[in-house]
Amino acid sequence: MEYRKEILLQGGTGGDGCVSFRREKYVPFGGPDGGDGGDGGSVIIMARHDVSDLGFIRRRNAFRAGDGGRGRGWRKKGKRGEDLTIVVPIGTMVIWGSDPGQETVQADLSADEQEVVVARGGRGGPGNVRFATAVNQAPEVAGKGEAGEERRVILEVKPATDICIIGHPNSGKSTLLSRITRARPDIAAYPFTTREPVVGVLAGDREVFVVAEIPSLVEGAHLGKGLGNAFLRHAERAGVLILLLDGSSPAILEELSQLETEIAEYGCSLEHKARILAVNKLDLPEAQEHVSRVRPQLDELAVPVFYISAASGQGVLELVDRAKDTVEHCIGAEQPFPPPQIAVFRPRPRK
Ligand SMILES: Nc1nc2c(ncn2[C@@H]2O[C@H](COP(=O)(O)OP(=O)(O)OP(=O)(O)O)[C@@H](O)[C@H]2O)c(=O)[nH]1
Ligand SMILES: [Mg+2]
Repeated sequence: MEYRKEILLQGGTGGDGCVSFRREKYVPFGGPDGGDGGDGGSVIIMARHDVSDLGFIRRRNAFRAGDGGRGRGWRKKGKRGEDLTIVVPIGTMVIWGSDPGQETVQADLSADEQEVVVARGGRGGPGNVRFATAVNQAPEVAGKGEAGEERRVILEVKPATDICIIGHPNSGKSTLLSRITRARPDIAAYPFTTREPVVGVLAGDREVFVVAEIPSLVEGAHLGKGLGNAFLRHAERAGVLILLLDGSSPAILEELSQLETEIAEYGCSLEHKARILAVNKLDLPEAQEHVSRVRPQLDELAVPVFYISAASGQGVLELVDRAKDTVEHCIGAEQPFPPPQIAVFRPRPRK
């Protein structure tokens, strides 16, 4: 998946103005009638909900909108150049300038069909009609079309996610996502079934929430283990992280601390985000047994903990309600949550 790309954009050149004189029977001294050139088209970047990464523009680094047509006689204006629209995912930032340190975010496309004009087309040149004066009634000149704007921009996608489900392989992330949304990710009893982020939508009372399941994190993901940690990009804008733990694993606490380490190692202040713990597979007797052992420690943590079965649905509604509430609370809040106090289980980094 491609999330950052630098491209060169150019608006179309305006069409040249036309030099022409009206020549008609019975109309002596018809005068100039050369029309203006058409304006060049502009390059527009538009966010679309049905685009998930920059793969669309993978093979090209430069884009140019259409040129304006020349003006013609009879005062006809040249055709306007065609605009070029580049579609990108919702959550794409459009950044001007490629010199490190000099970059400025020009637009943050956060809604469906939101767009920004990045390189305007040049204006068409005036036709000779416009040069006529009392002194020079038959001008032989017309203006040239202007060149379009040229701009180097960086597109960077920070996916718009409200709720991000994070967990170890086989913890049941896909099962949970398919229970709470209409997304249908593959579910299987082997690790790394999900290799790309999967997104679903959850209806709330007033708004919808975007839920993303990202591929499993394992210990050392930030060092490239497993599928790596790049998918945590989907968590950067999330209002809440659901850390999904496999209740049937004998090492629930260790897995939690590994997830926390990976989140902290990713950077981007992810460790300050609100999170909810969900211990899954409570329909299995062995999970109930493991959980009864670690429950006192889990309940001590300063984060909400839910005990669920994504397969049977037990406890899932409560979890989802809590997640929605958390997201709603952090919208608009500047510093939504204090860093949670769950450093207890964080192991020392390995060499
Ligand atoms: N008994 C039980 N099994 C579950 C539950 N949730 C998931 N599973 C099973 O656990 C296995 C893994 O489930 P997935 O939903 O694919 O897990 P995942 O976390 O998406 O796994 P990856 O995509 O491979 O990382 C599947 O065989 C599921 O049927 C649950 O609540 N109870
Ligand atoms: Mg999965």
